[in-house]
Amino acid sequence: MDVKAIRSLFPILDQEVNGSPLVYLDSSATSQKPLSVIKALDDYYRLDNSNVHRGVHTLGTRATDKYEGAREKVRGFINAESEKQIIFSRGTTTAINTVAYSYGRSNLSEGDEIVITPMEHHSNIIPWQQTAKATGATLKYIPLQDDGTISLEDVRATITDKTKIVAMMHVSNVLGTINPVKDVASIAHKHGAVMLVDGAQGVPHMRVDVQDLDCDFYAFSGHKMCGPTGIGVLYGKRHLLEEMEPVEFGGEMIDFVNLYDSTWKELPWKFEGGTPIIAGAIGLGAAIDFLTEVGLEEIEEHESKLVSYALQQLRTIDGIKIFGPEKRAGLITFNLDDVHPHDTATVLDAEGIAVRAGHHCAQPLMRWLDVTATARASFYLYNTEEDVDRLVAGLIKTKEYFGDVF
Ligand code: 7TS
Repeated sequence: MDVKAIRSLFPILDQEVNGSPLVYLDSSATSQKPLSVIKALDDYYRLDNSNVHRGVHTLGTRATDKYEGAREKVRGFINAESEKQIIFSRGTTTAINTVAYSYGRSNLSEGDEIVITPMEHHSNIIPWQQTAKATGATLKYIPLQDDGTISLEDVRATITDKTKIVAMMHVSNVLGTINPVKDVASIAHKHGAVMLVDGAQGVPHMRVDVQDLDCDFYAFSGHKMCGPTGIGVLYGKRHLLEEMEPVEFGGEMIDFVNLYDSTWKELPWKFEGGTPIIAGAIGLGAAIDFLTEVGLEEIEEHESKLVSYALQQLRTIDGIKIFGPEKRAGLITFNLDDVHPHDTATVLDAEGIAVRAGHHCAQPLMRWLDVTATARASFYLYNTEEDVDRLVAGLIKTKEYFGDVF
């Protein structure tokens, strides 16, 4: 992979921040966008902008073809059987809420169990808390091992015949843990439960094949995979999506509307009420073309080498505490001595280095780690060993700075 050539396709990276060349290490929050995605959005608004699925005029047909073409690209990217199983949503959060609300409230009742883990992002905790409260179901947690992984033994011990839904992140946005979601789906199915995978940190960084995983639902966001904000995807097995009720009602999703009742369009449109996220979907399609051209395997390998190098370099810093397992995705969460992570991020920002500090929308996990917040450096295809070296130098400066103060 020619990272230099890749970097030249991301105009935002070519700038100085606070007098130093930008080092962007916050791709787990949102990735940067290549020129081809920016151009796809620009072309759409300059040349094709129109509403979809209604007009017979030429712009309307072009916009519809591009929007539905993007759906086909998503289908191919995650190897779903049919584009009818690809529902465009606002992001991972909306996709998970759709399942928790629609599937959860129709299929759960008192005595049933929902199984998740304490490492989940708030987006994969709160929807299930709400569904549990509304239906009388019980929320259960698979415990974490000391290194921030889960064991299949614990999975088997937690999922029972009462379990109706298992929801789990593919990759942790804090620990970098890669969860064995295929094995967990298989255990869930043995008990008649369905399995939802929160793929927000999965799809952007590794080849995902939903048929191979055999998960029932898979949710992800376009903005973490070089696409625009405001677009995401819910994949679902067809028989489940067919039986689910829509959660948003109005234009676009209807077949016939009578005074007192109405009927819905077929999949996937029954879940896409209102004018859809046309530009966002087209931008996501361009992002998928870009990632496919670079190659997911190449991206995964690049990140894997980079994270190993970063772990090795960061460990040379005295007083650094790194969270998460050795085998991990391309991100490192850490704390530096007694320096508050917000202070660390502020000093790094003064050096032009962007990292995230805070609870990373994972408060239960922060409590499990026994910290209030952490700093996080997350990598993507455009990051380099020089970025890691700048991070290490910035952290040494942070230590020196706070060492002088206290
Ligand atoms: N699930 C995981 C695992 C995530 O990392 C995120 C966002 C979400 C769900 C929610 O995605 P959204 O696009 O619907 O907001 N994670 C992060 C993060 O780690 N830092 O900022 C956002």
